[in-house]
Amino acid sequence: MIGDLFDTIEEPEVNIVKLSDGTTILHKYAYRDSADLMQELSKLLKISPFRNMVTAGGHIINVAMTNCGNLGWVSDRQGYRYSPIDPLTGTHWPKMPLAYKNLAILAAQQSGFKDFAPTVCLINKYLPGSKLSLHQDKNESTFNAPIVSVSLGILASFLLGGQSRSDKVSRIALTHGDVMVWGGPDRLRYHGVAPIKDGYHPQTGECRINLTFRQT
Ligand code: MD3
Ligand code: FE
Repeated sequence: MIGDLFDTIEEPEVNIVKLSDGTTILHKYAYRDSADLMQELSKLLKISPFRNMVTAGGHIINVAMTNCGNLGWVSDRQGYRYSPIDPLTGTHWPKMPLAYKNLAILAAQQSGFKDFAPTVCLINKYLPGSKLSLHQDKNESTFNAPIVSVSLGILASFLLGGQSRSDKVSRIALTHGDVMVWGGPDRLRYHGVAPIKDGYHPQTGECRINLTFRQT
C-alpha cells in the first residue's frame, strides 16, 4: 500500500565518518534515542537545574550548565574543577542515566575506543547568541580516554582547531542526534562553538543541548 509509506516516520541514516586518527563524527547516531535522552534530562533537571556559572575572573558563562554522574564540572571565583557535589544543592549530582552511559560507550566503541567508562556527563544549554570560545579540555586526570559529545536540538557550527591556538580552524555543522568522539592524538585539540543562530526543534524548543561524556 502506498499509504503505508506516508504513515512511516522517517529516521535518518546513521553515517560514521572518521575525520582524522582521533576524531570521528557519527551523524544521527543519537537520533533514535533522543526522546529518551530528553526525558531523562527533564528528570535530572529537577535535581540539578541548569545554572550560569562564573569564571575565576568573575564573568558569567553564557552557556547554562549542569551535570550528572559521579563528578561534575564546576566553575566559580576559585577556578574550575571536577566536584562530586553540586554547589547549588550541596548534594551529589544526579546519577548518570543508563541510556546516557550506554550511548556514550557504544559511540566510543564505534570510534575505536574499547574501554571507555564515562564518569562525568556535563550538560550544556545554548540559547541563540550563546557561544563557546576556542579552548582545550585539559582538566581530566587521564588523556587516554576519549571524549564523547552528543548534540540535541538546534544547529551549531562546531569549531575544530589544532594542537596550538593559532592553527587553522574548520567548521562542522552539528544537528539533532549527531555524536562526535575525540581521543588519542586529537584529545588536546582546540575547539569551540560559534554563536548559535535562532532556530526551533520540536524536542528542545529554541535551544541546543550538548551532552559531553568524560572519564576522569
Ligand atoms: C575536540 N563542549 O564543554 S564537547 C566543553 O558543544 C565543550 O558544548 C562542546 O567543548 C559543546 O568543554 C562539546 C566538544 C569537545 C570536547 C573535547 C575535545 C571537543 C573536543 C577535545 C579535543 C578536541
Ligand atoms: Fe571543551
